[in-house]
Amino acid sequence: MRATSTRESSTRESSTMAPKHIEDDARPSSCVGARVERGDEGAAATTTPKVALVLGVTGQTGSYLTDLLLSKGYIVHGLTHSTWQNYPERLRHVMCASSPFRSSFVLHQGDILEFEALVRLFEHVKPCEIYNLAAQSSVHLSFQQPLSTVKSVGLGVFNVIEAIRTVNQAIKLFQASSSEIFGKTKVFPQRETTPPCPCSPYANAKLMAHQAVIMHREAYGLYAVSGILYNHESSRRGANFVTQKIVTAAVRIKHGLQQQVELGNLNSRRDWGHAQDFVVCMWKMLQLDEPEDFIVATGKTHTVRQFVTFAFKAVGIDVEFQNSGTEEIGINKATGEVIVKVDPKYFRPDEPIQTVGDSTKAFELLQWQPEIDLAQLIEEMVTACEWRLIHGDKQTPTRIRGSAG
Ligand code: G4F
Repeated sequence: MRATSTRESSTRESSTMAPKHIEDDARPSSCVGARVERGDEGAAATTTPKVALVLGVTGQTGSYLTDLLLSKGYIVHGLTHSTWQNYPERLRHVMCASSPFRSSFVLHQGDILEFEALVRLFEHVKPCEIYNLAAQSSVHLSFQQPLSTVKSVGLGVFNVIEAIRTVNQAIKLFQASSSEIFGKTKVFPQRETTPPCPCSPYANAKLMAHQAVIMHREAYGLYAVSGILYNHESSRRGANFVTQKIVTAAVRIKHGLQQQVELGNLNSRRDWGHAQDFVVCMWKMLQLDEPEDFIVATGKTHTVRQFVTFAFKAVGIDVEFQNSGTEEIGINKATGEVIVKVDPKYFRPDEPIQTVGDSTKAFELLQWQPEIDLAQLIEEMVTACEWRLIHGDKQTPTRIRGSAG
């Protein structure tokens, strides 16, 4: 991808939601982006890249989505709540000086709960697609911080939708909904039509956001859709989620840097996919003519205990589980050492026993299906963790799928 010289010469490492701070060069004048000149064997062709805005861009999923959109020729603006020094780790490969995408990406800092600032941001960025991934994402934390969770997860989407209605009703919105909305359901696998039954503050807030998208779509004819996302993991997953916690512990125990890992509910079953697969589905959802909600899942479910077994196996350690309940332990079969223990502090007051989604609709209407299986996911996470151990706590080198960069 090649940008105009104006954009190439600009520095796009940081800006804020306040328009006075937004660099205003080559600003697109409509829903589409600035004009870009491309050389094609001597014949100049002109294309007009689309402009996307990713809310929550510095999270795991936001960073993969950014990679995907950039590889498709989009100009990508991202909003993050966090402060950063040079640039956020998960976007280092996009924002560093050697990145071919540096001039096509703009990072803004702000909060989706600031309505006026959100409106100003939308007015300046003029996106044709907005992806709302911005919210507190820990189910466990939502029990300790229910009100702030409901605000960021539930009210945040009202702000985003109202800002779209204020600025340009033609903007397409993707909302990250969650399998957590199905909570205590007894329906397996869950489909788009499965009745919700949330059982955490996080899940209640996600359901509120989910219903808000449907309501605004039906009331105002907006192109607003929810992807009901099942657990999606990767080497970029935050350390507080169970997959990263287990993989990191397995690698550290292998290298003698840690003795054991304490976990909560080992019986819980989750449908774990790869975030890089899921962002493809999210993008496809905004390319349809008519807005539709979709389940985004692998259709396969495993217990936390199984994930532990697979992750330790991937680093060459065979684990054998003994006892049950809070007395359950995982033994290193080769040494007899206890390497997994249960600590009730990681239990939640309530949670879905099993999540498993049926993505048939996504397969039929979007031709989407996941490409990375659980074994490949774990292998990638282990490799990245080993790399971080050797090179310090830095994100692993990233190659954007589908790009020459
Ligand atoms: O990795 P988790 O914390 O993810 P959880 O709660 O399923 O939520 C994730 O997926 C949802 C669906 O996409 C998202 F909406 C949400 O934002 C988030 O991305 O926990 C997975 C399972 C749970 O059943 C939990 O009880 O692992 C169990 N678990 C057992 N021990 C643990 C632990 N979870 C964590 N985080 N830490 C433990 O020590």
